[in-house]
Amino acid sequence: MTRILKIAAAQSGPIARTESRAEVVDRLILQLRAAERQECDLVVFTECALTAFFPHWWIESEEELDAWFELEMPSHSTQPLFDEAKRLGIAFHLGFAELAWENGQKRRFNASLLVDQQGAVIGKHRKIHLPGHEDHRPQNPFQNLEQRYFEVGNLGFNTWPMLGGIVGMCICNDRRWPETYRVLALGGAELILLGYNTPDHIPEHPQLDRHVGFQHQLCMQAGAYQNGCWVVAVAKAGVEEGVSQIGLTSIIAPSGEIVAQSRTLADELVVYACDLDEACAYRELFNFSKNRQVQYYGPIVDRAGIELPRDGGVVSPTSRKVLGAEN
Ligand code: ING
Repeated sequence: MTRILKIAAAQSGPIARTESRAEVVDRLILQLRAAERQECDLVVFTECALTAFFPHWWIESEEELDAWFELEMPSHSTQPLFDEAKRLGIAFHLGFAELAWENGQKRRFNASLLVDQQGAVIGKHRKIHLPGHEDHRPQNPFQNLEQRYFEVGNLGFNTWPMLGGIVGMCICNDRRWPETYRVLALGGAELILLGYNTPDHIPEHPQLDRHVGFQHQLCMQAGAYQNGCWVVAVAKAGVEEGVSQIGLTSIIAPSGEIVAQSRTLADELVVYACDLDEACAYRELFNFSKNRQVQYYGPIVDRAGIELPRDGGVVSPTSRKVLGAEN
C-alpha cells in the first residue's frame, strides 16, 4: 500500500505591518480552501505566517514588541483558521511568534505548530538556530534582530506520527545546518516541514547576494538526500516593509530533486503528491544503524567551534580569529 500525501506548500506574499491577524487569517483560509479543492491532505504555511517579519526592524518598547507575538494558539483571531481546517479535514503547519510564560518568566520563541485533521495541535517546534544580531545596525538597509527578540528554542528537534508517516519540523535558518536534518532523520522523520523569511540581500556580505537562492536550495536538497526524507519549505516572499525576500517555495524529494517550486512572490499554492515510500531506497542505501560510525563523530557534539590542528596551519590573522585560534 503506497503512502501518498498530497501536500500544499502555501507560500505567503508580503504581509504589511498594518495588516491585522484577522486579515492575514482570511488569506490563509483562502489557501486552505484552494488546497481542499485540490484534495490535499496537508497545508504548510510559512515562518511567522501571521505577521510581517518584525525582526527586520528595531523595536524599542517591550509593549510594541509583545504585540507581534501570540499569547495562545489558537487564539481568538486564529481560531477561524483551526475551525476551517477541521471543517475541511486538512492538517496544517503554521509558523508564529510565541510568547510563553514558563515558571513565571516571559519567554519569546520563533515557533511552529503541527495541527492534525481534527484541528488538534500535535507538535510544536521552537527555532534553534537564530541568525542575525542583537545590536541595532542603522547603517544596514534592514535589521535581523532574531537574536534579540527570540530565545534559542528549548524543545530540540522532534518528530511525530501523522497522516501515516513520521513528520519533523524546523524553521528557516535551521535548514542551513546539517545537524537539523540528521537529528530529525534519527527520529524517523520521512517529511520535514519548514517556513522561512529570507532576504535576497545580506548586508554584511553583499558579495554573497547572488548565491542566496542557490544556497537556500542547496542546503535542503542535500539535507533531503543525505537523510532520505521529503522537505517542504515555504517562503514569506516578495518586498515586505521594504525588505525584498526570496520565493522559491520548494517541495524536495528524498532523491534531492526539487519536484515543485513557486514561480511568483505572492500568495501561491505549490502542490505535489509525495510518496513517502520514496525514502525507502535511500534509507536502505545509507542504512544509518549499520553504516554510521558514531565513534568518530565526537567533535560534532563535544564542541561548538573549530579547533585547529596542532601546528595551527598557515591561516590569515582574520581567519585565525574567526577560526577561534585567538593566540
Ligand atoms: N532568515 C535567513 C535564513 O536563514 C539568512 C537569514 C539570510 C541567513 C541569508 C543566511 C543568508 O534564511 C531567517 N529568518 O532565518
